[in-house]
Amino acid sequence: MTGGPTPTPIAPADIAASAAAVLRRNDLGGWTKPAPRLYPHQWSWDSAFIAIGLAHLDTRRAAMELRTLFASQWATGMVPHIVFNPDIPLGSYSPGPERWDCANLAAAAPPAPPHTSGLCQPPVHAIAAWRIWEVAQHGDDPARDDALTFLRELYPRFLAWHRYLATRRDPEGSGLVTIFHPWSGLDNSPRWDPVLAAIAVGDLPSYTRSDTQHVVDTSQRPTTEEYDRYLWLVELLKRARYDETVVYRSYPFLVKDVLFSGILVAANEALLAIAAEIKAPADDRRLITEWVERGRRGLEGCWDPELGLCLDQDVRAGTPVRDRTIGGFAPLVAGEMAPDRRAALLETMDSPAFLGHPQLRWPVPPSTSPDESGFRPRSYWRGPTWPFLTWLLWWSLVRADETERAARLRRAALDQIATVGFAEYVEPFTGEPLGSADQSWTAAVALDWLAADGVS
Ligand code: 9WN
Repeated sequence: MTGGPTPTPIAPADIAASAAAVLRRNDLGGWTKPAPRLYPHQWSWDSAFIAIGLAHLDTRRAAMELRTLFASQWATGMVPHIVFNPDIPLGSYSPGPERWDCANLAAAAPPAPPHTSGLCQPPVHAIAAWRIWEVAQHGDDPARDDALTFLRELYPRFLAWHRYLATRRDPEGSGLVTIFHPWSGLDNSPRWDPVLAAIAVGDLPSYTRSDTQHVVDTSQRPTTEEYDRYLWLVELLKRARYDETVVYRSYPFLVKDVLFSGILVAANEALLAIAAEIKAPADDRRLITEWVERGRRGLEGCWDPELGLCLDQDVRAGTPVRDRTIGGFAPLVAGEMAPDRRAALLETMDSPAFLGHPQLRWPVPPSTSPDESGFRPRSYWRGPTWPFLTWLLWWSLVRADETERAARLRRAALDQIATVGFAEYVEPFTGEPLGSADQSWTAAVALDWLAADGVS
């Protein structure tokens, strides 16, 4: 048990080998746990980022990471945010499969085991699949053939996943994905505070947290009040038997998540590239193109000119959530902005509210702007920097041909990793590593950054 990982500096030349060793140690066969002890199951978007890193070690193993995850896809197309490891004792992570009870309650859940959770995380998977394909182009013929087989096999699953998000999670046809729970990526972000504040916790069955047994400095993790609300929302989802139509009618936490939606746009572009490669029907391609356009229009409608960021929308209250967080850069992730919008967003990125903040140890994006009242430099999504999200912004800058900015971000991110190791998240001012050590997706994005340089 630790209060936070000890900084373990790595010589720049050793980062690739150390990152590969982290992924090897966290490898449980066909999939990778996000962290050695804190997260012992398979997580959806972790696996996508992990596959991006694994691609540089072994494209077949990278493909396997996504195959394993998608084997637990629900009949609706939803990819659950956790696939529970049947080999570890109940109580190793909470809430565990018995609390979610999806196989019993949800008509669409796959046969168990493995059991799954009843939520989902951002759809980075098609982006990862495309990265695997790109890397396989530098391999031998059998590796390329296998990668093509993988794309053909997973394409219908990706399409069903994106269709799920475009329909059941967007019945309004707004282009924006509705999340049902803070466990949709950025758990305790201040983005959800006003929505959670309006929720009264009812008769909540007792629970024991496992996270605070691994991270003993509880200031780094969500509070008890937050956890009560998280667990209460799970109870409400269970009452709705995880049926989106019922959830939409009566449930208190419905948020149009701009970062999730921006990632979906980028993932739909990756899916279009995959569709072209495997010669998918023209109708599919038209549909995916429509999703891309609708997504960008939806994000455009969430722009806040005063903050120079894109804002989440509280569906029940009908109001935007006016917080400056990393989620506000969603249009950059989605790509293809009007020149003035792009200039405004980059100005926000460079400003003291983000990368230009004078106290930052490295110019990498804090999860919440230090200028926000909800900013907490040690608390999970309320301030710390998360290397995999730095990667997402870097990747988006590369796509936007912002070569110089991208190079600066990559240099700072690799310097951070060389100084503190593969921490889950990092205190933005002091550079203290927080959460878990040897976090898989941190190692994975390091490999991708190094490959971009031809170093690995
Ligand atoms: C709940 C695994 C996951 C990430 C999430 C991150 C955290 C879980 C938790 O860990 O969430 O899903 O127990 O806090 O917020 O983004 O996928 O790394």
